[in-house]
Amino acid sequence: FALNKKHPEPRMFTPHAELKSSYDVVIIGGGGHGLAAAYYLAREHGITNVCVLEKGYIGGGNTGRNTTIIRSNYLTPEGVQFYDESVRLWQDLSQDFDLNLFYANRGHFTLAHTDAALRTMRWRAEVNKHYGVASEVVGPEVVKEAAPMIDITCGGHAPILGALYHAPGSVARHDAVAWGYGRGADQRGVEIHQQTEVLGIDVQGGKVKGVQTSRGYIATGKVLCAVAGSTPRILKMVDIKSPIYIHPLQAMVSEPVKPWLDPILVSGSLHVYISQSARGELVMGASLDPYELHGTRSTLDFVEGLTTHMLEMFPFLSNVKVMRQWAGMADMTPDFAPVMGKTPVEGFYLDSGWGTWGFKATPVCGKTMAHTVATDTTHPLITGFSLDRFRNYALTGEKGAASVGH
Ligand code: FAD
Ligand code: PYC
Repeated sequence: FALNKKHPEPRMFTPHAELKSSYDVVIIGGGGHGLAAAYYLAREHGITNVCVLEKGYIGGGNTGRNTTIIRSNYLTPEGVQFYDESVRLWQDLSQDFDLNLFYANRGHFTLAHTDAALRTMRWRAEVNKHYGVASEVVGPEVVKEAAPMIDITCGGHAPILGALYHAPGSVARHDAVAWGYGRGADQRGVEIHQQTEVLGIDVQGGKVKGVQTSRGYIATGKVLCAVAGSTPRILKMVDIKSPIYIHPLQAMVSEPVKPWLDPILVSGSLHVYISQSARGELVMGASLDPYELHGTRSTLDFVEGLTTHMLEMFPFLSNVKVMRQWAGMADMTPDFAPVMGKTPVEGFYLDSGWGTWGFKATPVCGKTMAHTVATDTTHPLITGFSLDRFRNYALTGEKGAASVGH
C-alpha cells in the first residue's frame, strides 16, 4: 500500500505561489464579505480574474469571531428589506456550496423589561410585518414556554414584560461560511492569497490604478475594501474621511452541556444574549467595550459583567464553566447602519460599517457588492447605506434594532 502524499485536490481552495501582476478586481479582506463578493462576481457576473488578499487567514477576522445570529427584524425599511433578502439567501447556501453550514432556525426573542422597550418592539413588529417579515410582540408566558429554564423575573431586578418574537431567527457555523464562499470562488477561478497584506492603494487622477502589498505591486482598476475593523486604516490610503470608529466587541462560550436552550435570547436591558451551539456550548455576548481600541484584547471585566446578568436570567448555570473568550474589532457607524457602495475615488468600492451586525448580511453583501463592482452601479438594495448620507444628514437609524444595548 502506498499512501498518496500528494493530495490531488485542495481541501478548501488552491494555494497560489505567485501573485499575478494585474487583476480585473482586487478584494481586500478574506472574511465572509470579501469571499462572498468574489463568489458572486464569478458566479453571477462571469468576472473571474479576481484576487482576494487576506493579511492573516480566511475567516480569521470578525467572521470567525462572531456569535452567528441571523435575523431580519430591523427598524428601518431599508434595513428590513436588505436583511430579509439575506435571510432568503441563507436558506440555500449549504446546498449551493455542498457544505454543511449547520444553519439552524431557532426563533429569536428580544426581551423587553420596560414599557419603553415594549414600545420599540411594537414599532419593529409593525415595520417588519409591513415588509412581510415574521415578527410579533408576545407576552412573558410565551418566553417561558420557549425557554422553560428562564427566571422570568430575572432575579426580581428586571422582570420580563414581553418580547419581540422573530421566528426566522437562526444561527450557523461561522467559519464554514468563509470556507464555503472561498471554495466556491476558487472553483470558479478566483485566487485567494492568505498572508498578503495591502499596504497602500495607488490612486492617480482620482482613479484606482493598483495596490501595494506585502508581496509586491498589483495593477488593477477596481478595488473592493471589505476589512471590517481595519476600515479606517484602508480609508487613510485613499484619503477618504468617514465617521467609522472601532470598538472591541467580546464574546465567550461555556463548556458543552446537554441541549436545553432552543431559541436565541437577547436582553437589551441586561446587555446580554445567549444561544446554544450545535455542539452544546452556550454562546454568549454583551455590548461593545466602552472605549475605542484597534485591538482584540479580551478582559476579565467582560466575563464578570456578562455572567452576573446571565445568572439573573438563568441561575441554574452557576456551576457551568466558561471555556473560551475572545474579541473582535467592530467598525461602528453613528446610525448603526453599514456603509456600502461607490466612493469619491473611481474604482474604489466600500463594504464596511458592519459593527456588531454584519455576519447575517454576508450573503446579501456579497451579492449587492458584486453587482455594484461589476456594473459600477449601486445595487438598489444598498442605496440607503451610502457614505454621503452622513454629509447629507440622511441617516438610516438602526440603533433601536441593534442586538444589545450600546
Ligand atoms: P472580517 O471577517 O473581519 O474580515 C475582514 C478581513 O480583512 C480580516 O480577515 C482581516 O485580516 C483582513 N484585513 C484587514 N486589513 C487588511 C489588509 N490591509 N490587507 C489584507 N487583509 C486585511 N454579526 C451578526 O450578524 N450576528 C452576530 O451574532 C454577530 N456577533 C458578533 C460577535 C462578535 C464578538 C463580533 C466581534 C462581531 C459580531 N458580529 C455579528 C459582526 C460580524 O462578525 C461582522 O460584522 C462580520 O463578520 C464582518 O465580516 P467581514 O467579512 O466584513 O469582516
Ligand atoms: O446582530 O443580532 C445581531 C448580534 C447579536 C450579537 C451581536 N450581533
